[in-house]
This record gives sequence, C-alpha cells and structure tokens, in this order.
Amino acid sequence: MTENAPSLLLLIPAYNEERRIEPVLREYAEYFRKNYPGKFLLVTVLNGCRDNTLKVVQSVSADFPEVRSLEFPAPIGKGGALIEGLKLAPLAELIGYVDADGATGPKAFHDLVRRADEADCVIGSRWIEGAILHQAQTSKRQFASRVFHIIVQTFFRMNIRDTQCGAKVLHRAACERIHATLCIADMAFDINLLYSLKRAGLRVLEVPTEWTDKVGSKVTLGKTSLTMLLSVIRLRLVYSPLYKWLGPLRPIEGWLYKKLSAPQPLSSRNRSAQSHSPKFDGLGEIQAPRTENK
Ligand SMILES: Nc1nc2c(ncn2[C@@H]2O[C@H](COP(=O)(O)OP(=O)(O)O)[C@@H](O)[C@H]2O)c(=O)[nH]1
Ligand SMILES: [Mg+2]
Repeated sequence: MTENAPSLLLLIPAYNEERRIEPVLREYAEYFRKNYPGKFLLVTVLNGCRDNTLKVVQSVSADFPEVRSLEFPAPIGKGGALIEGLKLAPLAELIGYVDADGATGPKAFHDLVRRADEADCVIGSRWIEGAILHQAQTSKRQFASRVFHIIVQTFFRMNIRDTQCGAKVLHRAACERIHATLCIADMAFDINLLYSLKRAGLRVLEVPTEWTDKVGSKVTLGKTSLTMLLSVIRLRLVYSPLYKWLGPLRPIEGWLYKKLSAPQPLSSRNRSAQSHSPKFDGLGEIQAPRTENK
C-alpha cells in the first residue's frame, strides 16, 4: 500500500450490539490509524436498537473522531442499514462492511482492501483454500448455511463459494452503479449485492480470510433461514420474465415478511420513504448517491 492509499469508508451494521461492538470499534480505529496511510472513516449503521448501542458508539467517537454513526428509527434490517450506509459512497474511494462482532478482525479486512485493485469488489471467503476459520457454529447452523449455499448457486450461478461472509469491499464506482438495484433488507442482502454486481458485468474476487465465530449471534435459525429463503426466491423472481405477472401475489409476500417479523424488501415506493431523516453523527447531511456511471 502506498502513501496514496485510497480513502476508505467502513460500514458496520449494528442491531442491539452494546455488548459486542465497543472493543471492535476501538480495535479497528487503532489498527487503521496505525497501519492505513489513506483516509479512513468508520460509520456504524444502527436501526431500532433497544439497547445502548448508540451511546457505546458515541463514547468511542469521543476518543476516535473517525468513528461515526448513522441511526434510523425504523426496523430496516441489516440489508436496509447497508443500503442506507452505501449512500455515503461519495465520501470515499473504497467502501466496505464488516459485522459488529469482530468476526473479521481489522487485519483480515485490511487484507481485502490490499487486493482492491484486482476487482470491482473483493469479498472475504471462509470456504476457499488459505482461509483460517475459528468456527464455533452449531452443526445445525453449518448445515443450514450449506443448504442455503446450494440454493443460491442453483438460482444465481455466481460460482462464489462464500456469499455470506460479512466482510466485503467495493469501489465507489461499482457501488454507485448498482445501488438502485439493492432492495433486500434482511440477511440475504449479500446475495442481492453480489448478483447486482454480476448482472452489471463487474468483477468479484473471493479472497481467503480469517474468521472467528462470536457468541451473541442475531441469527435465529428458523426465522432467519426462512426469511433468507423467501428473499432469494423473491430476488430470483424479480429477474425472471414471470415477475410482471406476479403483482397479485405481492400482498402475500408482504404478509409472509410480517409473519416472519422480517424487514420488508424495498420497492421504489418505500426506498425513498425509508431514508427519512436519519441521524448522522458526523459529516453533516448525508449526500444522495450519485447515479451516473463512471
Ligand atoms: N443495522 C442492523 N444490523 C443488523 C440487524 N440484524 C443484524 N445486524 C448486524 O448484522 C451483523 C451480523 O449479525 P450477526 O448476529 O453477527 O450474524 P452472524 O455472524 O451471521 O451470526 C451484525 O453486525 C449485526 O449487528 C438489523 O436488523 N439492523
Ligand atoms: Mg456474527
């Protein structure tokens, strides 16, 4: 990495993370201060937290001004939070995200950033040679994620071994090019992002990463898996010629997400509604995403 390292915006979606997030933010801020020669900004994207996550983030911001927060009152989900966070893309040349629990450490994330000039988007992978995995997931969870992987490969043919690793980094131009196609608000957001990149003809590079499973996961096997399944089926249909005939089924879709207590996918109607007055602790008004392609 040269002195002219690209400016970097790191997003951390967080929901009720008061117990896990503080050491992660401090570790990232310290690491990137010491080891990253370019500009670095870390924005946590919170929504509907019922605990003190915001206060915890603010206490870290007091020590590290490069740590900021964006807060939405509505339950917009991890995907919804990232869709909003990615609107900050004009602030940096590279935009990435990781989980709030530190499953991807700062060095592992930096390793993805170092490879950024090889692709439009670089993603951490736990399932290719060279990955280091400190796995503590139950066998049920491992089984569910393998089944999900097979479904995703069958539907989307992306040939990506690990779509769900929470660490990804993309170039601003790639982000701006696909942003309008992002709509999945739940944990299947990553599929939406990767498939949009593929459809836009952009290159995704999978890089082996180091990953440590953490306790306190927000994933509940039943509801989260069903929601993700519903979202990938929906996404597949959105891109099929059948979609225009499925209008009458839309209320059922809405009902299913409601039953699963899951955030609704964004339509062109609620895309703008969702953006209502987020609180941004930091750089003033959020700039709208630029839509022009580079
Ligand atoms: N903003 C936001 N973040 C969420 C939501 N649900 C989960 N997350 C975040 O998504 C990330 C991944 O969640 P986690 O529980 O670690 O999932 P796991 O690692 O797959 O077990 C964490 O940073 C969570 O705080 C949500 O509804 N809103
Ligand atoms: Mg996690």
